[in-house]
Amino acid sequence: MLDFIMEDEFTLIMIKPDAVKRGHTGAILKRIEEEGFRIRGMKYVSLTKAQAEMFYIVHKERPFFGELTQFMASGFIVAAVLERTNAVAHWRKVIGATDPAEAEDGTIRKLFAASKGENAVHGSDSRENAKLETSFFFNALELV
Ligand code: IDP
Ligand code: MG
Repeated sequence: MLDFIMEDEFTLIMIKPDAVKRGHTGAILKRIEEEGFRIRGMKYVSLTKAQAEMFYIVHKERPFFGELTQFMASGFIVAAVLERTNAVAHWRKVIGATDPAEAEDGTIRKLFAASKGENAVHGSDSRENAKLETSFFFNALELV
């Protein structure tokens, strides 16, 4: 299942609780369209702490794991599968560095993120993780 998500054409993104709470969802979705992404699946959800821990399991030994998973469970998020040429790398470029203080002008994190932890958006960092993260949120029926 989800084997069609094999090429560099797909990535999994989230609009994180801070950006949803501050009313930046529309602006970020507009940017997604302006950057030439096609939305292949999208949902508005809230994660429990346990679900956030599952999503970010690769970071479980990091000092910020508790803070991160608490934050990700603190409000609604938008999760979406985006399609575009070179999707993973392009989205990482559009969102900017993890810490908004280090993000380039015009990037989503520079525009909308408050801090390194509460940094507005997520983007898969590889094709393999895009696939794993997509299967965390979506089944085949939920992707167009
Ligand atoms: P990324 O989201 O840019 O790929 P990662 O290093 O994969 O960054 O970290 C995952 C998420 O963990 C970040 O987006 C951010 O929300 C949070 N995070 C990373 N480093 C820190 C930190 O030093 N303090 C608090 N939260 C952090
Ligand atoms: Mg990452």
